[in-house]
Amino acid sequence: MTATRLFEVLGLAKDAATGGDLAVRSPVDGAELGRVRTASLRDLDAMIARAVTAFQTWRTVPAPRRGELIRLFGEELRAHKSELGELVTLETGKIREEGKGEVQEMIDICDFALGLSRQLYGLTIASERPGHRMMETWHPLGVVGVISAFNFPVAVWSWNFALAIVCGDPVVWKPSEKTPLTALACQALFRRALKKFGDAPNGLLEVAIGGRDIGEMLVDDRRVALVSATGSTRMGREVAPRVARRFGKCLLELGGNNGMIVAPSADLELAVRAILFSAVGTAGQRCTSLRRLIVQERIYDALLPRLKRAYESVKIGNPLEAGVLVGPLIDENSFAGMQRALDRAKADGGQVFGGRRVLENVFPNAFYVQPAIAEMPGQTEIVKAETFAPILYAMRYRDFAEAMAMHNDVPQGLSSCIFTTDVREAEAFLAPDGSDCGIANVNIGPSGAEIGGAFGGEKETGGGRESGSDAWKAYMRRATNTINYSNKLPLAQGIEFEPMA
Ligand code: UN1
Repeated sequence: MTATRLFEVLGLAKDAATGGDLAVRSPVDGAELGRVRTASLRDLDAMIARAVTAFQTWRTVPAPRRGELIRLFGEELRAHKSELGELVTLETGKIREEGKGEVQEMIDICDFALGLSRQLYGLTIASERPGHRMMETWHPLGVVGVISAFNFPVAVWSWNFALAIVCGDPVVWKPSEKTPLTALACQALFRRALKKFGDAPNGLLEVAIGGRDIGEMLVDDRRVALVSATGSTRMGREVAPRVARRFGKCLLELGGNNGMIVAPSADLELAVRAILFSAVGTAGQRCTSLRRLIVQERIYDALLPRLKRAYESVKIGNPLEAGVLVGPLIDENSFAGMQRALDRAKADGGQVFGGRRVLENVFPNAFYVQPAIAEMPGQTEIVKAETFAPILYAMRYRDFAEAMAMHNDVPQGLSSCIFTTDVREAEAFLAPDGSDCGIANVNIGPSGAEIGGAFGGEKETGGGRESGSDAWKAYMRRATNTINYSNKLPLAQGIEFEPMA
């Protein structure tokens, strides 16, 4: 379908993607997909004000009723999975299957959030005082500012949005400037859900398209209770102290540098398939992409040739075409960054396989590359940096302790995995002195996490947790309540406080 037709099906207003000041180009062929209007600071101010007003009423709507709105939104997503998925493909360059997968992830989080809307449980706590009861209540937090990245333009936003809405919080969303169209499409689908829902307040979802100034205002505005930001570590380093300065809350999903240890007992067939999906899938542009392969030296020479053969068999090309597994990089900058990293790897003594630009003649304004494997003599500085492109650094290890030390010796801590059939190694990898990442897997790759678990990581990844498990708690405030149902007033800690008779 053409972009215009997709906009129509997804319910975007006729002029939503024309006549604006920001041109949106498709990484597929560099062609202009549309022109959207960016928000001014005054626009954003009005959006936040609307969200604040919406919060006043939305927080008192029973949570299961709030869940109903997310159920309706999930229905819209189900009905438009392939069209929204296709728009994701056009705007990000990820293959059709992955575009649809991204929408499925949205549907899944809507289901999860719907169930959650009846499970925002607090604890009942034993009081030390007679005739007293203690409990915790979870209340809506306030306006949530979501800053999202180009690579998962809608799924990661939806993790935040679905939870925020059932938790009672309106959302002001600043999508990546590279992917505003999918954001507008989500807003249009949400409008349809709102219409079916009936009596929701205005301002539950505001979309502010713009650059740095918009991001900064969202970060600095005291009316925004939680800033949930996905992007580079550099961005997080700026956002976190600014939000902290006003005692706002922050949820950060920053860079990853995800590793896989391949042990001697590993099922190599499985390992090769896992490596391929996690290292070359989404053209290496997932925060969970596999970037470091740490292989036991005895099996290194068996694994690498197999892996290279698999790399050679991967079809690179137009992500809309069937059979293609690797689409383009997002833009020229990204391509230049990849080439710089490969040059550095070579300078460090690395042997580079692949990595060249392809299809230049067919798509002179798009950046398709062969995924690269860089065989490194050790974990040099470039290996420790996250380059958002399909580069897999391969290294050898001798014993498990060495592998574990190498694995953890990077600044980032998002996702990780081990391929082994040795139960001791598997458990050691998951132990307190094993992987230091927020996600640690056995016999599956580091990417493609399900929504049911908490998603996020440690160290320079920022410490945030989104999506499943009890990540919802970040979107609510906790009140501790003590109720005295006796006719006495005993004090805690046994304190006596009576005036002398
Ligand atoms: C991201 O790249 O920012 O685990 C998110 C995964 C996806 C989400 C990635 N479910 O790879």
